[in-house]
Amino acid sequence: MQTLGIDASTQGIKALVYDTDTRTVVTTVAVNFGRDLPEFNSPDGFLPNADPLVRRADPRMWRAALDRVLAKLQAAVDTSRIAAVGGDGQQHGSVYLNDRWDASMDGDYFARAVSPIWMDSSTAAECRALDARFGAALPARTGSPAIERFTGPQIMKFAKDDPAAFAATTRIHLVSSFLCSLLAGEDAPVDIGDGAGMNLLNLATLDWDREICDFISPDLAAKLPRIARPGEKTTLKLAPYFAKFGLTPGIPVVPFTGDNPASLVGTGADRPGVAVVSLGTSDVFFAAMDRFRTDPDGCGHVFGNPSGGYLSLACIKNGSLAREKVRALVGCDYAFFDEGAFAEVGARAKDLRAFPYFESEITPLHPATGIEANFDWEKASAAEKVVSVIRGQVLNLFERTRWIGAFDVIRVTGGASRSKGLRETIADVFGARVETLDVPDSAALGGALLAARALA
Ligand code: XUL
Repeated sequence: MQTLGIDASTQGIKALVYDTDTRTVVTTVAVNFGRDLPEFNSPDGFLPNADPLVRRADPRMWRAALDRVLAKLQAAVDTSRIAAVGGDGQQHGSVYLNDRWDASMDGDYFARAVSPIWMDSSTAAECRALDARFGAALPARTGSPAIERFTGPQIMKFAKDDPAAFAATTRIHLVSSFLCSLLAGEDAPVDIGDGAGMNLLNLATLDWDREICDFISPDLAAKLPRIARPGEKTTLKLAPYFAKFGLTPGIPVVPFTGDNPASLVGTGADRPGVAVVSLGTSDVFFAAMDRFRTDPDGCGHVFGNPSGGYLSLACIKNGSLAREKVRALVGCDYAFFDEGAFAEVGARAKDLRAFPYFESEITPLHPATGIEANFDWEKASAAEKVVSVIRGQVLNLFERTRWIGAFDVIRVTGGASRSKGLRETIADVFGARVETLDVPDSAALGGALLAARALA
């Protein structure tokens, strides 16, 4: 049997077909928002904004990209063999829909033209209000203190800034549940992996926390989708629209999760013991948790694990986009950036540390100011610049994840896991064996594996 996993990340969308009998990936196709959908004016997957704290995307871009990636898939494989669909979306992003919302692929149903995404840090005031009202109860109940990019504070800001549009909003979806709804042609539930990134999900009851929802707005709870319980049998089925791509209407669609929880499943790390470092637009460290505990420093998070229990996570905003900017600044190719620079610097790497603050950083909080180095950046060689930035990123990741525990094995995934220098720096800083995965698209694979479980 074959299943389909769809991964809607920050910069693009992928469709991966998995064969459950041979346990292999049949094919992966991808659409890049910037390159393939230039009409949405989002070179990096979001709308340019002069304010570095504001990061929003056009939700119609995600819908158009779903169409585009499925057309590509049909050209690559026999899509009629696909027996179930799963997937994931970048976490925290939210889509605001009005009473015309019918989960169709062409409806005019957006109550808000833009969707704040995980890179948005414009909700400091709302976070302060939530922390002042709930204090330590917020991380104890939802797994995190109030976090700028999380959906609850984002909704609170929207309700305050545009009360009329908020009143016209009848449904708020996450990127994941929005795309899943389109595939199913009906409102899809939110899963506990992605739902926990909202500051609204009570991880003890696995339901919306009414007190927190009501504090944000007395009208909020009615606008939220249902929560899917882990292990719940899905009733969602693929909508007739998707027959145009050769897919079979009526096959099961499983609720989508967040990209990190999907990656946890795709890397086979959904049981405690192994940590994963996902090197994408954001650098994310995550691991299945043996017991619920929160980050005493308030930077890390606890989400639901799609396989049951919890997952711990720390997310560094300045990941691959920052590495790309440093590579452009130094003016070198990948061979030098990923390997050559490390050979040149050798053991001196241990003394070098720089952090690339191109986006306002979230772990820990830091406004955007450029590169902060522990040496004279201007006088440094190209190799020293490259190595120090990689080391700075990995050291920050290490320091911000001590609360999760120590791990002997770290699995690396994501585009930048191709870099030997980055992998060796992770091994050195964490004192762990680093394993690279054969499948770079671990989130899409996780979606396909979750779909396969629904068939089992
Ligand atoms: C996790 C986070 C990012 C996004 C985009 O909390 O904000 O990793 O999921 O990948």
